Amino acid sequence: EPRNSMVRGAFVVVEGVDRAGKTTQVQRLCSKLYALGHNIKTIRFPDRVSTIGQMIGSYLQNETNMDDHVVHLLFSANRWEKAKWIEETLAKGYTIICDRYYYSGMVYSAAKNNPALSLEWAKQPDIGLPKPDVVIFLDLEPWQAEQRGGYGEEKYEKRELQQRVRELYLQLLNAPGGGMKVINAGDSMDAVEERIWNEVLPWVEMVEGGTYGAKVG
Ligand code: ADP
Ligand code: 2DT
Repeated sequence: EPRNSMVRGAFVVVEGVDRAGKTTQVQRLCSKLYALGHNIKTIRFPDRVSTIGQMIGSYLQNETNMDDHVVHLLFSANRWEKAKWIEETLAKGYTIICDRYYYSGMVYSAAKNNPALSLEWAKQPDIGLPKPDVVIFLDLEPWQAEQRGGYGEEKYEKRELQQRVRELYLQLLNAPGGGMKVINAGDSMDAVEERIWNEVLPWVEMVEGGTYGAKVG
């Protein structure tokens, strides 16, 4: 059971290109926080389990084709269907570590080179979602990502697109209110783990001891 003293848990998001090490680092971060006695839940987007998530999964595996707008809105809806759970879970005192969030939604859609899908357009359906307290961006150049394994069969696993995705993430970082912490994901797993820890732990301690409740604006 969550500790009574907690006002709420922290909402931590880990972002990055494919193979940046998100899965590895979310796992390590959770284990460390858990070992210190924090109440932790993890979540990842897309969540391919729900009906909407299955539609997204089928699109990513090239089994169905969809208009770029439609799939963008499904990714957003996939977050909205978890929004209440996120709020309730944080309110119970659990810190949530989330693998990808609306930043992924914005950059992957905008990376398609469809002039109708600007970053600005792509953000709109996510406005009002629970706002993360801290966002870690694991930065890795596509050539480094490629050394971690060849591209698979999924929709977005192509070099040019990955390159644009990274550029768009960097654009978001530099935008006012970007608020992501950049970590070089090209170093060893242990080094990356330590840097994430140094960024995240103070936030977790601060939020678990105080009150916030911001929305994506
Ligand atoms: P993501 O979830 O971002 O796609 P993963 O955590 O699944 O990334 O890591 C992708 C691959 O790269 C895995 O084989 C993983 O073991 C490896 N990997 C992760 N972090 C590092 C690192 N810092 N250095 C070298 N290889 C790594
Ligand atoms: P994984 O390989 O991490 O399962 O991601 N994506 C993700 C989007 O295009 N929009 C989104 O909103 C999200 C959350 C990134 C599967 C792919 O889905 C992309 C890679």
